[in-house]
Amino acid sequence: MPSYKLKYFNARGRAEVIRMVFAVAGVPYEDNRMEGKAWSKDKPDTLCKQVPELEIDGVKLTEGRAIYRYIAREYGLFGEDNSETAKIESVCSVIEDLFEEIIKVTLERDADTKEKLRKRFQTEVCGNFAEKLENILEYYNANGDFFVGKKMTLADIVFLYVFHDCLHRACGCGQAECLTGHPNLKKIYQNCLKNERLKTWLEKRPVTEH
Ligand SMILES: N[C@@H](CCC(=O)N[C@@H](CS)C(=O)NCC(=O)O)C(=O)O
Repeated sequence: MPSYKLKYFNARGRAEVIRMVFAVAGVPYEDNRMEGKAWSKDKPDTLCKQVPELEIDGVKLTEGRAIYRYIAREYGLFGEDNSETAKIESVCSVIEDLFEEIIKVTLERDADTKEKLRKRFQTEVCGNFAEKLENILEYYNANGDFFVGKKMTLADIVFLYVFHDCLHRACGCGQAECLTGHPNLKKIYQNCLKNERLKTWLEKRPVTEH
């Protein structure tokens, strides 16, 4: 097995899906969580002057989404064939758009603007995205346990990350409360949490603010 070194901050942020994919795959890696000083020192050596960055046997791979796709593909979490992979990509892409909407709210510094963004998120954005995901699920895998196929894939992991760790912070609701009116999505959420390796990771991972 290659040696993997993940470089990021002591936060979930754009590295957490990578960590979750490693956890589900049962693959060991170095989880390097830099503090500010270490980052100033390391930054010039990174490819894009940004993290996450993953070293695979010493070779650098940059961009969080490229990294988690690569690891998912390596360890059988990216579909059984090209058609499944394309469907997984569709789900990931929708959720990645939602993640960017969340970031807009959480990173906003001006209190009034933040409140406006949060309201819009609560009344429009969240429901729109849940509906898109419901439609996709109904079309790809009605009554299925996961978004695509019969087992958990990257699509479910990305979904779990955003709905478990991120959404409530932008919406101001309770964790996974946005899924209340969406039983099919909630079922996927609960099925992901039944995965022993993922469950163990969620329990043991460092507690961080973001
Ligand atoms: N498109 C990149 C964005 C990476 C990014 O924005 N990284 C931030 C942390 S979330 C960063 O490295 N910030 C430190 C800096 O720019 O000095 C990805 O998704 O990996």
